[in-house]
Amino acid sequence: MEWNIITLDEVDSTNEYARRIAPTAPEGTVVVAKRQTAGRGRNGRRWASPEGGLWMTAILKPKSSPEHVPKLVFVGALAVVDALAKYGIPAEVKWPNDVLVDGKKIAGVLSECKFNHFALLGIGLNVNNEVPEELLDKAVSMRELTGFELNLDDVLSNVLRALSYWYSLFKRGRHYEILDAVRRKSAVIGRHVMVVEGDEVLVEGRALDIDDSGALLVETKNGVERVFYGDVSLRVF
Ligand code: BT5
Repeated sequence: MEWNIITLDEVDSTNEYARRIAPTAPEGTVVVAKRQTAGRGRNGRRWASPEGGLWMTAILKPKSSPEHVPKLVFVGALAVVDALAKYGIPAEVKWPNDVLVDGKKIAGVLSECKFNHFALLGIGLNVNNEVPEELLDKAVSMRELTGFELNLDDVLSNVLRALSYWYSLFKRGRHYEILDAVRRKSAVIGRHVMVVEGDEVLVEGRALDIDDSGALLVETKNGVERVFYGDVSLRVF
């Protein structure tokens, strides 16, 4: 896959910038910014994006049927897991869109799409940046884990190389390989989980598996439930 990289010093959000140019930009355009002033997570949450991190969005134009598009988030998460492995950092995917190292969030993926037009795969990876003080016990950076400053361009290359691999599987319809990898790297399967949305607990029980549609299967008191969205908290015993 050929990537065409646009580098910006500062932007509101690389996903927003990408959305503005996506109608005319070719597939494989990647927007990278040194810092974001309005970096976002899901549901309008904030994403801290100071200088030193990797904040990027890839514009993708897959021709697959809409039911597969939600699995793009796994393509992004697996690319980050593979890139981290190159630095000896073992990471896991917390369904649906977090990448964790020892239970701490090192990266988040924000996948958005305009059906039949384009998909935006946003990746935020803490590299050399400080993580916000209020997240110190929940978030971590590559620098903190390795003990040294990393070359951001090399990290970007590693992420894009891995993204090429996983996205090529996606485009060829080999979704089962993507799902298998997510299951293998999952931080949630076999654990007691609470899936919440805002203040509401949607489902609580043991995470059994991720099914072929990408939904999380949770064994609850009332039987097995399929969960399509939400935030997972892992219970610590
Ligand atoms: C995500 O949302 O994890 C998706 C984050 C995607 C960020 C990238 S950066 C490039 C692109 N452009 C954007 O504007 N966004 C994408 P969510 O699952 O909703 O998690 C958000 C939560 O993560 C926040 O409420 C915080 O608790 C936590 N958080 C915020 N900043 C963080 C950081 N730098 N590192 C770790 N955790 C963070």
